[in-house]
Amino acid sequence: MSDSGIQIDNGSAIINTSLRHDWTTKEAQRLYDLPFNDLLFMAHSVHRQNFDPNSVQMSQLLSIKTGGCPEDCGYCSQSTHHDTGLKASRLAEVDMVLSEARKAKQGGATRYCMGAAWRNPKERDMDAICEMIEGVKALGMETCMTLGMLSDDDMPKLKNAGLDYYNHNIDTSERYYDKVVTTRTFADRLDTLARVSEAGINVCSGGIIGMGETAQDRVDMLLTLANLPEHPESVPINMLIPIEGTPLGDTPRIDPIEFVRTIALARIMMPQSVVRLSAGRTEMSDEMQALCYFAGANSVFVGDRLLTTDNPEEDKDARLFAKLGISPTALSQTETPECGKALEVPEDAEQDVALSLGRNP
Ligand code: SAM
Ligand code: DTB
Ligand code: SF4
Repeated sequence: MSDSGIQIDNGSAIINTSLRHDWTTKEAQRLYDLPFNDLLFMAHSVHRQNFDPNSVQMSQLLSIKTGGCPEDCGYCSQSTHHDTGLKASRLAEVDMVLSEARKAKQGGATRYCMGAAWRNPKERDMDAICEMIEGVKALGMETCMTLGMLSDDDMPKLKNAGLDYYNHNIDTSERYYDKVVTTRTFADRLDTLARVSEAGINVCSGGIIGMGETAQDRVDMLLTLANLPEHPESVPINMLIPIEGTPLGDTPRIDPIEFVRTIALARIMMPQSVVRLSAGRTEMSDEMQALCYFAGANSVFVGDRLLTTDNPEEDKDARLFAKLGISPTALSQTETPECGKALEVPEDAEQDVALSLGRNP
């Protein structure tokens, strides 16, 4: 057994399914650098061990407060530091949000994710935010918010309103962070994640691939997430959407194979987390997305808009899912009392599982 807990030989992968929080850079980098077929086989074996491989969860996004953000994230259309031509708006009306959520539910989304272009929410906005959470919950959907940094005061309000997930990405490695954002630190991001976790709200945290970072940055970003006290329940992996007028507007597109390797590594190091193939799908071929699902991605954003950019249209996604034999994950399949995990494996269970090629145990 290798020190990653996974051994591969001709036709079978031996996997130690215990959840680890002590990954080293060396072993993560070794996995990332494996021959592509070995990496994919390993990731897919881990995926099958923990999830239905033909089921993908569908979330939908809405920008509830667009633009005018004081942070300087180099990738973002919504920062006041960049001239992107985006018109800023005020916080959306609760009724409008609920009517959009209803449409998202009809389209098959089981989770509604609401995003605000804030450094942090203001006290005066919290009542409306909580009404949105309560209203979306009442529709029978899971709720997710992304509002920037949170204070201790915000936590009980969000939790009591029924918030299921909080999205707060670390975006890249600690090393590369200040090349992308200077108005906050990597440690600020981790502080908010710790608050969310302590409040008993599921953590949604991932990053962006293709911002000019190195493979080592991608590995280190995943290492930070995998070595948190609990793995984030949801790990969104975005491919940079280059926005004209931002410092990253001219960044060349990431090699798709590097992107798939990142998904595979996330699946291996965080075996029970839901990995979301997030922004950037309009620029991905069917084949690239199929490889991502094989490597362990099992969630997407549906609906033809993300926050300020386009997402594949409903019929395009439906055609691809049909071609691949993928079905949407029903809410009942993701719900557990505490979090969105599909299969309970005790943290310390030392289960060595032998998987043979083509045999689904
Ligand atoms: N203001 C909040 C924050 O920064 O946490 C919430 C909204 S912010 C737009 C949410 C996430 O979207 C970012 O952390 C980033 O990972 C992703 N994102 C933003 N712009 C993107 C882009 N152009 N391409 C890919 N992902 C992007
Ligand atoms: C995440 O990781 N990706 C989503 C969600 N969390 C909030 C946002 C993607 C934004 C893409 C660029 C835009 O539409 O402005
Ligand atoms: Fe603001 Fe979030 Fe955009 Fe950064 S990513 S500029 S914090 S909206």
